[in-house]
Amino acid sequence: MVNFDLVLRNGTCATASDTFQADIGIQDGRIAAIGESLSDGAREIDATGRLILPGGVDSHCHLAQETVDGVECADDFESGTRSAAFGGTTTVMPFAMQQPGKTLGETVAAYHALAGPKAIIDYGFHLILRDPNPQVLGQELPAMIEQGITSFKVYMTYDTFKLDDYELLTVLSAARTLGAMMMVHAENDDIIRWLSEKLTTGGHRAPKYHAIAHARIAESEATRRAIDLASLTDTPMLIVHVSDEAATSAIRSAQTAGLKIFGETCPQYLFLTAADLDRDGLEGAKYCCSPPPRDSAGQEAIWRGLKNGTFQVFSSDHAPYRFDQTGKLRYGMDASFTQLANGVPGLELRLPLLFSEGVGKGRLSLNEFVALTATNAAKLYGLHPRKGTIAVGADADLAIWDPNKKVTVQYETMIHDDVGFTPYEGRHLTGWPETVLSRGRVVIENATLCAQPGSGKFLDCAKPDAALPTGRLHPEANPAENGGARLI
Ligand code: DUC
Ligand code: ZN
Ligand code: ZN
Repeated sequence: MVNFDLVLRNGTCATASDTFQADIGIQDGRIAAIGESLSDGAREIDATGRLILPGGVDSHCHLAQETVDGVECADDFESGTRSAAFGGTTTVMPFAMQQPGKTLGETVAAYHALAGPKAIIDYGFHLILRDPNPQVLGQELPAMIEQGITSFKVYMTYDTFKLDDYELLTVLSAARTLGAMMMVHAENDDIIRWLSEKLTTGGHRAPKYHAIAHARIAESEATRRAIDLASLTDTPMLIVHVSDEAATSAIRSAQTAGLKIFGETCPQYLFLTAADLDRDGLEGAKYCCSPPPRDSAGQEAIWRGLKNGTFQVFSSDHAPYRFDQTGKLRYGMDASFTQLANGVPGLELRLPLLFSEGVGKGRLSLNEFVALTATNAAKLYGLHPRKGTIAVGADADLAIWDPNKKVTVQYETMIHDDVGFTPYEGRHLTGWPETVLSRGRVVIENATLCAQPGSGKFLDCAKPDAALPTGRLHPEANPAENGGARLI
């Protein structure tokens, strides 16, 4: 008798905590049973010798996002989610960027219209807040949280984005009251502007100077300041795309002190360095992102932070710009580093890179890999246990990996985004997600896309789970310290 729509047989399953041999029975898009010798499915996949992992949750990527200076975002929700799926990711969380003159409701409606007909896998949204005025924080943000958008990013740098400390405190206070997750781009704008001006007036315009202008101290100072502000308001907060040792240490000491500070890092900080920005001509522009890749000591610090729990989340920060006049070269071949679009692609290779170099080389356990690439993000953004794990009742978002498959990265034949290049060209990797399921649907099989655009669904996020381990809630959140006054 057929009991399941699909049964995965004899695979080695791994979650953030356990690794076990089991069959997985899938019914109506969900995991219905996990056990030995499950009864028949209408379809069966033999996973002998394969790993069955939760599909990745990429909780930081940019798709179809408007830019301020007319640079085109190369990936829409179709190409971006297609690329993610080929790389074993089954949930993405891109950003809905607040537009001047539009309400958050209008902003989000526009992104829904872009995503709905095109997404191939499931997606949630974060907001980007650029103008956190009282109307936005008091009326519009609560309405968005009701609609399942429970996290937002703010910036400490970039004209037309950056918030000053007063604004950051105001936003932190609102995040605390609303139970939203605040994500912060922590770089000191004045340091970057000052260094950029010195460099460009001295004639130093090549891409490699981007890494000098976006100095490590600009990142660590802003990280420490953001943490101090979050501690004043006792607000859980995530520092995004951490690139270097000093910022990592600041996050670690905050966690050790019991603050609810979370950390995110990305492939570019493990697998690229500032030397990549110094490639011939403008080739270095392909590696230009903010914060920039650092050096090999910085890479080691990031590996340590992944291993010791400083970072909860390993995301791609896929920011897709082509190497042509629509993207990186928008200002021509004579562009200064200050004019280069900031960002690198990574949706498809995020998991294979970390699997090969992390699990394969013994730096991370398989369970740590699952936690960093799927489970923790699902928890942090209110999607767990529906996403990010293997459990009865969870969505059947699963990737079947061949842990021994050897691949050499070649953009033209392997990568499915619309960027036109990968910064990881020529890398030799071991391990690849061969078959990918989203809500029980086979999305990728035999290196072929099997799902239609528009079949991915919007995910209504619950409020974040700030209990994700790093420490306790800030013990100093005691009005007595403020002379009894209630500040927030
Ligand atoms: N910040 C991001 O999160 N992505 C791309 C560039 C940036 O500055
Ligand atoms: Zn950023
Ligand atoms: Zn980003």
